[in-house]
Amino acid sequence: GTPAGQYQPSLDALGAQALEQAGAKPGSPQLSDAEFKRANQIYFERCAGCHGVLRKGATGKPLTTNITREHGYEYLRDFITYGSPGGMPNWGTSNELQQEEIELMARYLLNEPAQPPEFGMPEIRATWKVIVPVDQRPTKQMNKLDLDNLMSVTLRDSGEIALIDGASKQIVTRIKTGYAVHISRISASGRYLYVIGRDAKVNLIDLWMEIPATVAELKVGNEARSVETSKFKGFEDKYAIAGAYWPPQYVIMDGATLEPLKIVSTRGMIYDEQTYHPEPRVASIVASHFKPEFLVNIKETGKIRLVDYSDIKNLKEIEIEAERFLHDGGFDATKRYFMVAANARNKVAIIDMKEGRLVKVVETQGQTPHPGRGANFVHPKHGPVWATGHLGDETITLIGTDPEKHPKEAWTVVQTLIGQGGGSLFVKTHPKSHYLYVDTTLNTDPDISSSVAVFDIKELGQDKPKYKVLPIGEWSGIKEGQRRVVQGEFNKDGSEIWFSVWNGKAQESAIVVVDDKTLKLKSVIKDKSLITPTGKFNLLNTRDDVY
Ligand code: DHE
Repeated sequence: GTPAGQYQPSLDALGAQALEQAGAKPGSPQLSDAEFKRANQIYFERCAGCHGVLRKGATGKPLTTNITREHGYEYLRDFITYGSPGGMPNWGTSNELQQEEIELMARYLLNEPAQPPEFGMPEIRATWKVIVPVDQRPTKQMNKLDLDNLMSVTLRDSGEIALIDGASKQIVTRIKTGYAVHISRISASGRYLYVIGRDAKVNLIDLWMEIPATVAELKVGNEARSVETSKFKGFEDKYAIAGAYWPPQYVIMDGATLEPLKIVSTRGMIYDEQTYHPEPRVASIVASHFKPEFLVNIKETGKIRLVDYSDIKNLKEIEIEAERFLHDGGFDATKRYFMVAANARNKVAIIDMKEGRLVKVVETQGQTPHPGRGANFVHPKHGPVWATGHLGDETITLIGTDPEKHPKEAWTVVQTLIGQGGGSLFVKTHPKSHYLYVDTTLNTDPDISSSVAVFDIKELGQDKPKYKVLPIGEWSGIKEGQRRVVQGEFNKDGSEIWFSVWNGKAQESAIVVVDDKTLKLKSVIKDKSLITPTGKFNLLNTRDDVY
């Protein structure tokens, strides 16, 4: 299939709800109830992640009826079939969608979008389950696991996570979660693991149990991507927060039970135009190490909210005007500054967590920055920098992050590296490593999407720094599929980097472990149960924001 075929939004998330066919306008093709339901399902599975539930556009173009009707049926049908170099997948020629489904979608898009249901406190509370109450949980760690060296691995298409021991590479356990878990985050004490599914289900996992298991769960909406936990001194493990795509809102929960405490809608005005947006989705969330605050990125309105959780009854928020289409990001090495990609604007917004203000919005000079959490290292010429790759081209942008000792370089692009190609999702390094790893997961060339470029940081002072290619897909020994390599993640001591080899659901996948000193293959983790591993989260690095 196409890259985008796997890079797609939530499955049954919204479609399962009883959605009414919105009042069809004269002249728009009629769909039967069954057709409308089916088209809705396809839309939420394939299209909504980029175009938005209400089709207002974000990473993908807007698809409101004033636009779709102007283009007309044939145009829509052909565009869906063949895609575009701008990033629209070729759903037809890749066989991801059948001819008849494409025709259905073209007709569907000529009709008004369905308004999915809201998900307020009654709905959220109805999903809340405490499976093991706090007073029945262990009072100390009951297993012998090295928790800091555990890897929480997303098994995307089986709706599970796997906990893998960093030393033995053994799967400790698998835990059922929401549909297509997106990320894992770990509480400040290192005891509680929070994971969130695309269907907005949060699982709280107690790592102190003899065999770690879910102790509470909750759905914060119909579709979501982000979860985080309070990290400031005095608030360790106290709160969790999850951000939803639909409805556009964030939810603060009790850290030990997931009891929902407060819902805050993110609907409102776009930061610059000051016009109303009905669907400003919550993208990444981070917890400040400087204050009792969560930083919440709101995609479509381009606003960043610093949410003070010290008194959630009298909630104080700082609202920062940043840039539209905020997506993913991470801290600099000091954790004082947070860098977030405004991806469809080719920019990175920088926030000072200490002073609670926007420092600058920097143009990356590449197409569609996608850093994951980014990569921090000391450049031989320019001092401390933070790196991001790009979805739309082969560039890797290095931005200076040290205003004290390198004021000239700070918050400017100090260097642009040329990698293997576009389709990069994640860059990675570690304080103990002198390598910068760049994946190219969504590149259409199978040789490029199944390998990783590695830059030697010590050589970045040279004119056109070269990179080595690690053939991770080949190293996995897997012979079938596109073997997309995704998201390098370091182990606890920074001696190994783990990559997922991500194949289709019915195909073999693996995790390939590389020795960071020698850049040689160290081991391959394979198991029948390792279905579509994507994200991997070392618990220490995730908790302490080491990347
Ligand atoms: Fe992700 C992080 C949203 C597709 C794997 N992804 C994130 C974050 C957001 C997001 C908002 C940041 C969370 C945070 O830090 O709080 N992702 C989206 C989408 O909207 C998008 C583009 C399309 C969709 O409909 O979901 C999308 N993401 C994907 C994939 O297809 C990936 C490659 C495979 C998968 O598992 O679905 C994928 N996303 C990841 C991973 C992270 C992530 C592994 C965490 C990276 C990290 O190092 O923290």
